[in-house]
Amino acid sequence: MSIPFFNTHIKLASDIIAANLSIIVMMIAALIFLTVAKKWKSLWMLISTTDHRKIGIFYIAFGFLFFLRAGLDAMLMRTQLAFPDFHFWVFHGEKYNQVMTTHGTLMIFFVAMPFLIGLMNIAVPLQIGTRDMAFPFFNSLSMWLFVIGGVLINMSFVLGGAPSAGWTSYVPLAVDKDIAGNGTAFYAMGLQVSGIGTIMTAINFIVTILKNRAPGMGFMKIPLFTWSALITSTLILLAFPALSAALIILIFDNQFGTQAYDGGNGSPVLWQHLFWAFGHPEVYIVILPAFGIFSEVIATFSSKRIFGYSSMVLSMLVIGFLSFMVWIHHMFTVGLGPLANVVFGITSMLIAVPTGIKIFNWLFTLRGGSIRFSTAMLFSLAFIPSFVIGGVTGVMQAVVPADYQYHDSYFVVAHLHYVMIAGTIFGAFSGFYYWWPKMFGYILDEKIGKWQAWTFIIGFHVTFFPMHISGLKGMPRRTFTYLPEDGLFELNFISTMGAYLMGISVLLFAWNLFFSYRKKEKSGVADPWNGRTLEWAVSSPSSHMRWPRAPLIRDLEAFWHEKERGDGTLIPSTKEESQIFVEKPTILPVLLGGGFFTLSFGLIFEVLWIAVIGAVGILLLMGWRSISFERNIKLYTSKQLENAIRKEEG
Ligand code: HEM
Ligand SMILES: [Cu+2]
Repeated sequence: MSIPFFNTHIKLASDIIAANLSIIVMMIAALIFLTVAKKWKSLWMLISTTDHRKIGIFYIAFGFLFFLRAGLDAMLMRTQLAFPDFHFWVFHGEKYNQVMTTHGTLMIFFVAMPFLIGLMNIAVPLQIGTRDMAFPFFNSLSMWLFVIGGVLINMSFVLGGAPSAGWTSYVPLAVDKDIAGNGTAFYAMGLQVSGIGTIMTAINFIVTILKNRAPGMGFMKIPLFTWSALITSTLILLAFPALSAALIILIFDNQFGTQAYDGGNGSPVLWQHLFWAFGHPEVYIVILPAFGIFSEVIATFSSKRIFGYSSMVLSMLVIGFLSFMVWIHHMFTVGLGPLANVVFGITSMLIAVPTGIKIFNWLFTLRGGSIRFSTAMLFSLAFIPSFVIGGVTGVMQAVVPADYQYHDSYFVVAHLHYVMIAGTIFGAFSGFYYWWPKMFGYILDEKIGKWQAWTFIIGFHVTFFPMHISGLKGMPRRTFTYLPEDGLFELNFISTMGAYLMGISVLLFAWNLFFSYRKKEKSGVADPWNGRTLEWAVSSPSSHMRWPRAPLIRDLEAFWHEKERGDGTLIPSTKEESQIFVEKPTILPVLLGGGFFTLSFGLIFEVLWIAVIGAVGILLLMGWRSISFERNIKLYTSKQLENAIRKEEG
């Protein structure tokens, strides 16, 4: 059966019905929970928040939802690939391509990014001793634009066609309407809307870190995680506009039939250049904050200062700089000529140098430390050897003639997951366990945590190590099956078993969330790990009202040194009264998100009036913000804030 829906038809196949049913069940469950637990009012308060901690939690919560969806996609793919010549449910052929594309797109843009930006939101303002981000309103808007983008991409599956041209959306395949339907439009609008939010977030972090550090915190006293946030934000600011531009052209080609990427009048290679000029920096955007987390966690749980702080900062800067000079390593087989290939091969290999420096610094930090094997530390320790494997395969692929063999094979799938999972996702989990008390005021259960960590780490290697070999044996990437005589069965079967183990690990994490919430282990949560940086000097969960007078920073790892000197109390940097701006809660960002949703919906389904309503709505809301923003700001003096804090604590 198929139902007409604007410019398309929704085929009610069994998978679509199953997806719709599960969406309806989840919606009803949420409605019942909100009503029974009388949470409607707190939900309202929550979505209008401008507090960086709550916004960070939102990023992570939505990121986790998308992680479940993208993880389910992965399980479906791995099941389809478990046996030769297998036909699992509907997930072969075009459906496999859809699930594969949604998986990659969601994991990069709507899982890795929000996990890290969420943690940045929670930890950065605390680490630099400021009350909030420089622009709390934009912070909330950025987050809602990310949510809307993610919802758009997720919706595509049930509304008549998910994108199916891979996360790289290569043209002309992507704009072939017979294959892609509305899929590419969903992809382009989803990424465009969330990308606008990401660019605003980057500006927000850059301004916050450059302008709002507590007095005394010179550049060389900035904690490494904050450094990584600053560098990542700079990369976002320079790289995302390339994606935005590329997507605008893609939308024109796809919706209005311009032919910029067309093989006749335009050039498909143009898309590849624009995409990878963004795409390679993007992989460093999602790895640098993870590097920052590993540095914090390894120093804390080795009870030692990080080894080689300045070389850590310098190597991040060099990695950030080089990340813009390597994009053609994704295009070696396009035929750009030996000169381009050699130059970009060499720049790619160069990145191994600063990365190697960081690896050795982490190892030297561990050396002679008194190491505590917490869950956060387990993820950080597992990262080191796993990421090195991903780095080695990366250098192998930078060898141009060799890459002609690896290209578009499962070797690449192995490589990309070794850097993305062992880097970014291990980092995110490490950060969750580490900063959970700052987010919620209780710690996550360590026993379940360790089970989760071990199942995830082992499952990860069991899944992805065999892919190196299947790739070398010739299994192509983005393929939904293979033949019995290809000799790929055993390797694929092992990969699938590993993937199920990772699935179990994610369920263990969900169980841990629930279990720890019930138990609420609160003892000593202000500074549970004997922390070194400022976030551990404030209460847990961190309150929006803190530091009525900015603390004076005397050292790198300021809190640690104050604990050495005395009881860890930070001295205020001034006795003078100062004026403090606080942005009041506002629902405007959510409404603006709704405007962007309407505009995108109209463009995707080619219904002009819906798009116009969305666009006009956005303009009106922006106008309203411009004339009303002063009303949304509250001014405090330091004295008033001190009293307010006393009342909150009292
Ligand atoms: C949870 C365990 C995961 C499993 C079992 C898994 C499995 C897979 C599989 C089977 C493919 C398809 C390969 C193909 O057909 O070419 C794939 C592609 C991909 N995965 Fe994962 N994955 C996982 C997690 C992740 C994570 C955490 C990320 C990123 C943060 C990620 C990023 C990607 C990307 C970018 C692609 C390429 C999609 C494309 O070719 O367009 N995956 N993954
Ligand atoms: Cu690259």
